[in-house]
Amino acid sequence: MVKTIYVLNGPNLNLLGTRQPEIYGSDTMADVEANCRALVEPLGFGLKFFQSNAEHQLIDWIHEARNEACGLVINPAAYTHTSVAILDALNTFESPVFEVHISNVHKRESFRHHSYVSLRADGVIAGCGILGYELALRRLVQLVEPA
Ligand code: CA2
Repeated sequence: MVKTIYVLNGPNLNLLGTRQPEIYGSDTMADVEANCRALVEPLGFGLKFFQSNAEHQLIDWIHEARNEACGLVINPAAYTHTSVAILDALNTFESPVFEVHISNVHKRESFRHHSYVSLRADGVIAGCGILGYELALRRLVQLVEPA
């Protein structure tokens, strides 16, 4: 049976590539999805890639992942810094979780320095641009399919 990885993206990331390229670069969410797919599919994994501006939708996908996914990569965007509800949902997910931020949140405003999601994440990648998604997936694959 094909193992599936969920990649979840939070609010405003649908605008990736259209605004603030100095912070987030010029690639779009479609580019991120294509890169993720190109990495994991040849390794025999399935990929479900989602973006939502709604907190409840992200939580519903995390719940779905509990039964469907062997691991999860999440860029919770601004909910990183505010959402106990997303942390609670992630705490019900038993496989590896990686948190990705395109920008280096620690070089930015102090309110971006705290992450609720990091209390659950097995790894955190920030400031590597959209390459961070692939770095997270590489580590996830290594954990799910030990050599
Ligand atoms: O660096 C990241 O990936 C963030 O998760 C992005 C969030 C921000 O609130 C976090 O602190 C760090 C913001 C996502 C907004 O994405 C946009 C992308 C392009 C244009 C406008 C918004």
